[in-house]
Amino acid sequence: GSTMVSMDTMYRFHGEGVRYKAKLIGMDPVPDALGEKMCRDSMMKLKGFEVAGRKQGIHKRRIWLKISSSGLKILDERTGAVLHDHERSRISSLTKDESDPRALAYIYQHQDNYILFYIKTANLAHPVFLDIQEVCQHVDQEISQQPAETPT
Ligand code: I3P
Repeated sequence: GSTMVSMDTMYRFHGEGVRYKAKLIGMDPVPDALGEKMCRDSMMKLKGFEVAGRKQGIHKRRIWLKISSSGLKILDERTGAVLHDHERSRISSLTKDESDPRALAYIYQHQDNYILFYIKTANLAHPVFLDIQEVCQHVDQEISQQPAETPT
């Protein structure tokens, strides 16, 4: 049942969690936490920058995407330096790229700002998408699973 899934998830994402090789396509400030069209437009814009950059010989930054029960971390692939630390409760609008099976995006809320992170995975984005979804869903689950008032 769901309890087993939940326990398995907790184990898998415990501590350092799982890590995927990826590249950072780009980051884009967006006006809101949610919005399908907003995400698609932002991704399209960043993809345009990527294409323009490639023509100038600019490579995307190589990263490790770490997914753990606390959230996501983006590390520089070479140095291991943590570039971004994203608490799962501030992640929204996880989006698959319909035009690229190796890309996904999500929005991170930083203070009053929302930033879309667009990531290209080394392999298919789908399993990475599922992992992020799993980790972020737990926020809702934990909220909805708060025990009802304990009888005294
Ligand atoms: C590269 C090729 C790769 C791409 C890489 C490009 O161009 O398109 O697929 O990596 O991007 O430079 P070329 O074939 O001309 O060498 P991704 O598939 O991971 O995007 P990068 O330079 O930004 O790493």
